Amino acid sequence: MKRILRVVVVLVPLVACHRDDEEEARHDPDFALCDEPVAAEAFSDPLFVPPLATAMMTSDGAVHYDLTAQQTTHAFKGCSTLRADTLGYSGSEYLGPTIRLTRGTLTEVTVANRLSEATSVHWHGLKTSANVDITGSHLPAGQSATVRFTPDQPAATLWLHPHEHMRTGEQIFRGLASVVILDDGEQPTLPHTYGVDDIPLVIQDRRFTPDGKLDYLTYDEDNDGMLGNRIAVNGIIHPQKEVPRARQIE
Ligand SMILES: [Cu+2]
Repeated sequence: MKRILRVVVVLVPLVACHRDDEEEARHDPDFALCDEPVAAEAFSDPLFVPPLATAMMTSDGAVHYDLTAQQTTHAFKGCSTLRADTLGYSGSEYLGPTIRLTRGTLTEVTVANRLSEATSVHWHGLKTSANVDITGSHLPAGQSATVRFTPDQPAATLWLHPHEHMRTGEQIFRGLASVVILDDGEQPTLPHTYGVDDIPLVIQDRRFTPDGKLDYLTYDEDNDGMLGNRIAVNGIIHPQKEVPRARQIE
């Protein structure tokens, strides 16, 4: 089962309100530069399409992926005029490469933690054993963990993200998440050329300071759950992409 546009993360839309007090305004989603009205013509920055993760073959026939969490910076563009401090996987400035799994194929993944704090990787939606489900549970900074598994479920669009106690929200907010595509060998009937007519869209609300830095609110700062003041798609605020015209014939 395939979809042309894979929508992986959909979070809450914008809320509009105005307050004068500066401290109140910091918590106001409708604040400053990053909340000026968006015109249709503003959507002109090229959509970023996460690359496919590089697969290697181990000596005993497993498909191997490396997944390295690191600190980096990223330009969300749009109202965000600076490079924000972000997190990413495997060289990505924000988010990570798309990992493509195949049902029935022995898979090996090494997670390396190059952050300054512990992290872990949860395979959201993948049916696995407990040690794989949260790979490298509480993996300290500078260490790595390797797991093996053989996916056995129908084709699906999934994602992976940290699941570190009390740090999950902020690590994801700052960029740690990757699309995971599971193929099951059935010939798709929809366009399926990755990055051309089969494009993952990671849609996230993100909160920015007036000068474009990421502004994460902890549970104590906003225990109703925080709202972003911009929507980013694959880490770009005003994305645009042309796709080939096609007709689906059953
Ligand atoms: Cu999850």
